[in-house]
Amino acid sequence: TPPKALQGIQDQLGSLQLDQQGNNPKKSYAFWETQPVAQFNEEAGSSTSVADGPIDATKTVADVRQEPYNLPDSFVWSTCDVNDTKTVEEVYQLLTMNYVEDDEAMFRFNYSQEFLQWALQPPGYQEDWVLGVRVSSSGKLVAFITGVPATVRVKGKEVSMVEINFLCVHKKLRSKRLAPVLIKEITRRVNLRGIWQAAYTAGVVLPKPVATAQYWHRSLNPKKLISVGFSRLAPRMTLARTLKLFKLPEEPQTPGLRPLTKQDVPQVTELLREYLSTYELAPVFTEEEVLHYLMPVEGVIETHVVEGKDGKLTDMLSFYTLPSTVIGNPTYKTLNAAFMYYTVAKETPLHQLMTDALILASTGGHDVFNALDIFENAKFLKDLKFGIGDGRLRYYLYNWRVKQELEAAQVGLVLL
Ligand code: MYA
Repeated sequence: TPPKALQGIQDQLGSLQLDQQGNNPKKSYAFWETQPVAQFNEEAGSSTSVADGPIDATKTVADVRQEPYNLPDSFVWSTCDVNDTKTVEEVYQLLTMNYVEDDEAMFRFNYSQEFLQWALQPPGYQEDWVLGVRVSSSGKLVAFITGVPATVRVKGKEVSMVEINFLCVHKKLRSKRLAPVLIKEITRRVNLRGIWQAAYTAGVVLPKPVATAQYWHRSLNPKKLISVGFSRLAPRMTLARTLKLFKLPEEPQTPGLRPLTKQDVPQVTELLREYLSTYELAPVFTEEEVLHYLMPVEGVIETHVVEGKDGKLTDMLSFYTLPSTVIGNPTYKTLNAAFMYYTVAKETPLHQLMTDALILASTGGHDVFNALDIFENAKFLKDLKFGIGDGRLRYYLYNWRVKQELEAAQVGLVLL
């Protein structure tokens, strides 16, 4: 029975308990009810007002408010340049101490500085979409939110969007309605560049998910996972039997598997675009974006391709590294997790390709491999000994209504 055994990152995604029907228990959303997002009380009727597509009236950049939103006294807006070593260290510290943790406060995401620099500077990134709030007197960074540009296809329509991530308010400033101000200010800055839609994910329930996904966890280092309380020994299992259960081959099994190089990018872009076109919610990557998001960066992102005899690339796998701080553990400071990113199994069986991903993640020092039940992942999760987590990750769109909620298996989008 893995469910409870593998809590952790799961809760960490901030799940809110749903009632039996899966309905949202929170009755009103003072902020979100004022925003152009699909609401819970909308009937999925046939009226044009609830058709798929933009929610707000069409605007132009000239309609956008010129002045930044007001912050409470003694706070100031601060654009954060993550190439500046001092600034990226400040962002890292804020997130390391205040970002997403599980309900029991055992684990907290620990994005590395290199990861932040990678995630926040894809092609077309805008400096002023890396937005901080500082205390005027001391300059201390106390809140943060980011956006990066992306083209996302939603049910056949390609939409120019931003992906919003890293929303964080310092623990001492929580519940003071600072998050809505951050969201409004990043919206204004994005609107000023003529972009009117956004995609984001969160563990919490907000109006209104376009899809709901579940995390699964594959133990790579069961002994450590048990020791830090991420998982438990299953009933009637000894540690020795558990180690044997999760043991993997020492090396990847697929002939022709090798790290992605720059020269592969045109072919990989084609492979990935073709594969992602089969999903209802998925990014549309340019070659430049593939180069940025998939080229290996030590300790951040790892991508391998399968090269056939004729030099043709037939498959690819990738995962990113996102450790969590183990809060208050005397032995272990961090839990090193790999997260499944984009994988295309065109000729190699998906099982085999994913087994190789597990082997690479394991030999690379990861303790656990996490994957959502999006893509075709349901086909391999159980067979490859992933255990289901006990929380959910919700996908949201801003200013874009999708009448019929998507199945997780229709989602082909991974947000970092
Ligand atoms: S998801 C990760 C979010 N971060 C964390 O979980 C880190 C730990 N927590 C915190 O730092 C704070 O608790 C946060 C809230 C900052 C989350 N997404 O200021 P408040 C609503 C959206 O008093 P605080 C990620 O990064 C809440 O329902 N809204 O609360 C994606 C309430 O509204 P309402 C959220 O706890 C972010 C209001 O905020 C979230 O001090 C996508 C309360 O504000 C959440 N995760 O701060 C952002 N959590 O009254 C949206 C709470 O209506 C982007 N709330 O219930 C939208 C698109 C914008 C761009 C559009 C361009 C066109």
